[in-house]
This record gives sequence, C-alpha cells and structure tokens, in this order.
Amino acid sequence: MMTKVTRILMRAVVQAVLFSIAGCERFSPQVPADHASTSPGAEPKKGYKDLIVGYAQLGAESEWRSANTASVKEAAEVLGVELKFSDAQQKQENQIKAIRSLIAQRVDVIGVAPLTETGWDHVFKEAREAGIPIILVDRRAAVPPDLYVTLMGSDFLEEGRKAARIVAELTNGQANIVELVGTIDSAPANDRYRGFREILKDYPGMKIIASESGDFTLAQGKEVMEAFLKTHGRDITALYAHNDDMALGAIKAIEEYGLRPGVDIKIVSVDAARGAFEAMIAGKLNATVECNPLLGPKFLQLALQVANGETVPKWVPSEEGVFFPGNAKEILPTRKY
Ligand code: GYE
Repeated sequence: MMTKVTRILMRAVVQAVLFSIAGCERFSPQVPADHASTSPGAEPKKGYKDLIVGYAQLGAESEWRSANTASVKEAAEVLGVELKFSDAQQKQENQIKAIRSLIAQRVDVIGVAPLTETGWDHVFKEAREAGIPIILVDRRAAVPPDLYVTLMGSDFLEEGRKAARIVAELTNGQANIVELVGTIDSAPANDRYRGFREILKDYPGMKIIASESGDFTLAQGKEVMEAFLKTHGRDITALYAHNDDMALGAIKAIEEYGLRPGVDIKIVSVDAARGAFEAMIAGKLNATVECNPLLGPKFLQLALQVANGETVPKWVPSEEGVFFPGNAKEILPTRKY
C-alpha cells in the first residue's frame, strides 16, 4: 500500500508529466483528473474516475519492464483509474488470453505491450468487433493500422543506430562484435538489430562475429555470453546488448572468463536503467542508450482521450538520450528507473 505522502508525491509527478506532455500535443488539455466535464447538449465526457482500463503486460523480464509496470499501476492509482492488469510471463498465448478476458469484461480501452510483432490480427479484430480500442504501449505489432488507435513508445531503430555509432567511436571503427539480441520477433529486437547494421555499413573494420538472442533477461544474457566466449574467447573486442539486463549478465560471464568488461571488451547496451548506471560507475559498461519505460501517465491520458472519442496521433514517440560513465555518478540519483 502507498503511504499518503507517497501518493501526494506521485500525484505531483504524474501531473507534472501530463503538464509537460500537454505542451507538445495537438490536443486540447485532457479532462481534469477529478471530474468529468459536461457542456450543455453534449454527451457527458468521461473523467479518469469513470475509466476502466486493461493493461496486458508481456512479462517481468527486465528492469525496464518492472519500471513500466510500476509506472502504469502508480499512474492509475494516482488518477483514480480502475486498472485491470495482467502479466503474460513472456508467453504470447497468455497475452492473447488476457486480452480476450478484458474484452469479455467490457473495459473502455485495452493497453497492450505486444511480446512479438506478429500474431495479433485475430485477437485485435475481436476487440474491434466489441468496440474496444487498443493502445499499443512500448512495442509495435505488425497489424493493419485500423486495428489499433495509437502506438506510444521509443524509436528502436534509432536506438540501434546510436549504439552502433558509440561502438564505432569506442573501438576506432575496428571491432569484433558479439551481439545479444532481445526477444525473437519482438519490435525492439528487430529494430535494434537493423538500426545497428545500418550504421555498420560505413565501417568495414567492424564485424559482427556472433549474434544470438538472450531474450532480454540477465540470466540468458550471461549464458549466451559464456557460449560466445567459449567459441571466440579473446577475439571479442566489443559487445552490443539489446538491453541492460543482458549486458549485466554478460559482464558476469566476462569476469568469470578472466577478462575485464568495459576494458578488454567494450560494452554498449540499451535502456539506461539504474543497473546500467551502477555498472558504468564501476567501469564495466561503456554506454547505455536511453529507452524510457515510464509510460503510465501518458498511456492513461491517451486512454481517456480515446474513450472520449478524441483523435490521437498514430505514434507518440518518447524523447531519449545516451549516457556515459563520465557523469554516471552525478546522474544516477536523478534517475527514476
Ligand atoms: O528495452 C527491454 C525489455 O520493449 C523497449 O523490453 C522494451 C524492451 C526493453 O525487456 O529491457
């Protein structure tokens, strides 16, 4: 349970986020949190407290995912939205079941963080037939655009490009790179893979000598890195991990193998979660590309707009940077995930 003080602080944070976002939207400000507004002759508009929202989360595989779940739950609690949350434990069939259950419960809007890109047409059509809008949160799904109202999240392709530019700089364009890929068929894994290779085309001295999925988890990141080291050993000069958790697992594997992570093998990952900052402070990670999981307040704002029949942009991108060890110590206390 949240204490009163935490709730007051959370409300201030959520409202500050909504306020800052409102400035760059093409929409009129949302209905105030506490009451639905009515204008004479118009349909009464819903307020946050009238809203029932489903969130079909894909799992709890990473620090990013935990922060995303917490952000949605906290924003719902602060705004007074009734949230029906489920965790699919990285299994698409569980996520599809959860969406069907939300349709049966006739929620106003369904948020989905799709585990994979493919395999959603059928269940999204069921939602549309029931008149329930789908908001894609975090990951894209390869469905026709009329099957979802909006996608909010990061530009994964650009994240891959940023990571490649940093690896190039760290290695002067000469590297034997191993890559820890995210969940197979997921939008971030597909795009981070492609974006990275786009940049590599300009660097003939940079080679990807091994690339395999670690499913975005620390445990599998470690396991796959152990296998890479067994095959390629000291030939490896750089590691690109599609998320911080896999990089943290790989760091352990590298240390156990007797090499120095961040020194003998340069490491760049994605997310910029707290664990990555700690690794940078310890000199074991060379950079992390930011990917923001704190999507809860914006998701609920969009859900309210959609429930009230307002038009929303088809993509609501996040703004993100890159972090390096140089000032990681000063920045860590300001990080929210
Ligand atoms: O980078 C990773 C998580 O979909 C952007 O999923 C998200 C990714 C994130 O498991 O840590």
